[in-house]
Amino acid sequence: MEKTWRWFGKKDKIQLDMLRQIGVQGIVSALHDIQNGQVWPLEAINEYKEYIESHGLRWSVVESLPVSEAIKYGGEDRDALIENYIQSLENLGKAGVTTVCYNFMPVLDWARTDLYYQWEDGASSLYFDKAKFAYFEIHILERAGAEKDYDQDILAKVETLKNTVTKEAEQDLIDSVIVKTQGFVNGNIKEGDQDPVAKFKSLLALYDGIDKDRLRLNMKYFLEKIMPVCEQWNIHMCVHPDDPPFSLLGLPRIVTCEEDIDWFLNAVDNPHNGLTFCAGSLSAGLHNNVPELAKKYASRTKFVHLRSTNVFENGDFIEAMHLSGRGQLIDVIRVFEKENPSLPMRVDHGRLLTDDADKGYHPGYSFLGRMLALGQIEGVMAAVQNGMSKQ
Ligand code: DNO
Repeated sequence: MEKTWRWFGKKDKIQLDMLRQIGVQGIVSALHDIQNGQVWPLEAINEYKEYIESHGLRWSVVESLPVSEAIKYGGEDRDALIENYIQSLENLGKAGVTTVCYNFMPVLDWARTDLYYQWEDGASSLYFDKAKFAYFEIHILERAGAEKDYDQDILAKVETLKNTVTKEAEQDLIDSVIVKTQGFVNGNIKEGDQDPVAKFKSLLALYDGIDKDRLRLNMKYFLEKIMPVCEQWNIHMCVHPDDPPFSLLGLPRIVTCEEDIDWFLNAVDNPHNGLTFCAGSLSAGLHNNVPELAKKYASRTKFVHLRSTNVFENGDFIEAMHLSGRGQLIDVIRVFEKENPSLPMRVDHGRLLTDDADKGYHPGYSFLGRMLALGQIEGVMAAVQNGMSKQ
């Protein structure tokens, strides 16, 4: 697979030269300064692409071309927003950047409660604490009926939290769930926004009455509209699985498991409608066997995210070291190296190591932690390739 790296543009503290030096071949990025819903101009795409190429790398994948909320919930302006999306795709096609990752998750792009969960060795990683998330919904958002989504054990923990939580810890939880994990990938809520909780509640309200079937139909509608431009420019759309792969905040989730993936691939059965195989997101659902899914969907996969998690009995999950945990990445790599070896692959997330800590990286996107993971993954890829060449 092609070794790619998610880079956040010229403001990223990690330089392209450094990436080249550690063996990265391609860049995964987006025009982060353009507001969600606006057209990506051809000149800006070309300028960005040339900048990447001037460092001996290629712009392998767009992650993400965000899908506006109104397209997802089916608002009045969805057709105009889809037109803009098509125009951006056409411009990307003209520039020759033809793998496009997106997601169809309502409101929240991905969910974590702890951005610096401490490991014994002093490093940290991202963590999802189910009881803290329940506290967030029940006592911070005050979402009607949220209690019904949790069992007695979790509700008991929520009560304890309610009696012990400090103002700072509460603020930290808000920052983790809806600010620091969101602004840099989606733009619904950014750092510095006034009253993010109120803003978040009004975004949630847009989905009143939108159930799983309706969200699926809206995804189908969107995909059908964009397929012609994808065919014309040979663009591969690849949807990112929902992270985590289960329902949150009473919102429907539609890319969580085998049945979901079958559904959207069959609903618009076109080779340009594909999947981002995010081993990490899928691994956080106990219902998913990650290598089996890789085998089944290798031919419709257009981009691979390598990451792993461990899921605990209480429903929490932690981002694991890349070669351990439920992601079973050695097996996943074996599948893709055999079935679809030209795919772009990026190491997803990494632990935050001591020398990463003061750099201000986005959550999950450390340098040393990701570099270590890339080294591990590269070693596995080399061993797998070597084994295949001897068969
Ligand atoms: C988080 C990422 C996601 C992903 C988008 C794709 O680290 O995996 O934000 O980029 O969901 O659209």
